[in-house]
Amino acid sequence: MNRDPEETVSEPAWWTGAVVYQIYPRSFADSNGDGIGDLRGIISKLDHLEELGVDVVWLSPIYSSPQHDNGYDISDYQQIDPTFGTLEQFDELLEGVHQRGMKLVMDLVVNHTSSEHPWFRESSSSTDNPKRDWYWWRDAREGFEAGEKGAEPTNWGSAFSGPSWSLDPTTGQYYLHLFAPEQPDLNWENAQVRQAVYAMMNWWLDRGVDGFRMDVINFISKDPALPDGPVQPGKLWGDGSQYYISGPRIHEYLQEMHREVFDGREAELITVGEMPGVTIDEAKLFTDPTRREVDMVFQFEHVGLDYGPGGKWDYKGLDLRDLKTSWNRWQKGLAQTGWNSLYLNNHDQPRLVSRFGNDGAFRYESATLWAALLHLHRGTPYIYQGEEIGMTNAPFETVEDFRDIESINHFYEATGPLRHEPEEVLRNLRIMSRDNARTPVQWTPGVHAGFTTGTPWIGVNPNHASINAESDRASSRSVFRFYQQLIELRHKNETVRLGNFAMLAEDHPTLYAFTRTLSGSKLLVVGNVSGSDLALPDDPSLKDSSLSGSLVLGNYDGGLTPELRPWEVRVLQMT
Ligand code: TEU
Ligand code: CA
Repeated sequence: MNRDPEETVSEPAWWTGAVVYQIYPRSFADSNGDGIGDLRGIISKLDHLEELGVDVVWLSPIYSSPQHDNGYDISDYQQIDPTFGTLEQFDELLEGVHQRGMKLVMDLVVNHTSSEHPWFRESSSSTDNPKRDWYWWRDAREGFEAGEKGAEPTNWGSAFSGPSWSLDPTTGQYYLHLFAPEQPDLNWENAQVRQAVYAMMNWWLDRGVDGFRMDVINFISKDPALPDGPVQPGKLWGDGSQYYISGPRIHEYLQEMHREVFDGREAELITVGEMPGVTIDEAKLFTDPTRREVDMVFQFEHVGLDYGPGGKWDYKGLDLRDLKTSWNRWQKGLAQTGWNSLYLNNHDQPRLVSRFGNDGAFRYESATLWAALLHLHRGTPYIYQGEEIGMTNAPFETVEDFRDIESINHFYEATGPLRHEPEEVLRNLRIMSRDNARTPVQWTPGVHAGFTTGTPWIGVNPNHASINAESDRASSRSVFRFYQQLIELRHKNETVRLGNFAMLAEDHPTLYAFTRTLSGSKLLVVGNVSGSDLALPDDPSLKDSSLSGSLVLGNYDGGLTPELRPWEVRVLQMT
């Protein structure tokens, strides 16, 4: 939690009782028929968000961008990309959000810029350009000629396949890009870079924005020695992550950012750092309010539990016990100091109900089960567009159906130099590709799901005929209405917001059960994470309780049966 050190511990920060909704503008709603979502499209759906009851809206990037990584490659931080609209339309959107009592958070992507950003254009123009040191430039590895195989300064692989260094023929030096070549990493060692970023952040806050989601913000400090990383079996490049995840100066940078940008106005704001690879001990430091760094972090442990030894594209499925152990550690780890974010969906993850639930016969039950399990943990929940109506993964047929740079690059690297079978690679892509989260939001059963009157930039899921906001709202088993109730519960029930968390039956393979307690009030949450009936263990804290408490929220009608039905969740007020 983020409290002024001088302030008494009386009032927890407002975002401990808030729910955040993430919009991926490209796929949310298209207002002008070009097949791409835009700001006016978002404005037209603000009532949907207000009715849902969310407190904060987080926009994935809408800045000027060549769109190599759908906007996470920014060429002007203070301009709206014409694809999405104009600064005036942004101000109209911001006004609309504020009028409805909600806050607006922007996506801050400052580990890297676009290679078309003027900063990089200047930096790459000559070795003695004043901005040369704004990025990571190095000569070819000692003993190699520039352009020669193996000449990259380190052996690090990019997150989007291939090396993380590209040769610039103009100057004969290599530049670092942890992601695509079109996303050169900024050199945060350079104070001029940091000051330019802070000035931009202040410009947005002065415009009325209420905070930032900070993209891979724990990557901005690298080990300046840039050592090689280990090459894992089956990989073409080294893993440099130990040399850039939560690097040597990361806390110094974030505390400087807090001083230069947030000090004096942090009480009204919300900041969340996206931190792949962050540990609980590091997260305690990042989110300890007395350290004045960030309010909360997105950690990645739980979204890597179904990875096999080969990583993301080596899917092994989830063992619920691994998830319970992981979430229990994070709940305990940040119980006294700091704060958790709670998410299972975003624009980088496959759809929850397909990944961890049953997106067929038990779609409603499993979508609402996972929603309740997530939202009733201690932390700030994040809802990703379409999650609130139980949208599912999409049936991608061939590599041509994908749009995501990470997925497409993986396909060609895997079927090319790594010589994997195309059908096997496609099978894993269909399960884990980020494009599963990026198909257009399904508003209606009509043409293109009411997303656009034009040709959508990516295929609309054919199941929109039955899975869409309009049909869901009209259904007696509405995922949207269940999310409304969860959000209302967080707003009204201090035990949900702040209660102590205690995991139960951690070793049970399909039961997910825990309590939340606060000054005498006790909630019990029991969930059957399976497609079969589940007899609760004889443990008195479970079996009796699951029948004796008063049902606050559940996803089945017909009273409390002795067994939990398939994908059933019960939230029970015990005392
Ligand atoms: O994601 C960083 C990140 O860790 C993910 O790309 C993750 O590595 C991958 O999706 C899992 O395989 C952030 C943004 O959320 C993502 O959309 C961007 O592509 C990336 O940074 C670069 O800006
Ligand atoms: Ca549009």
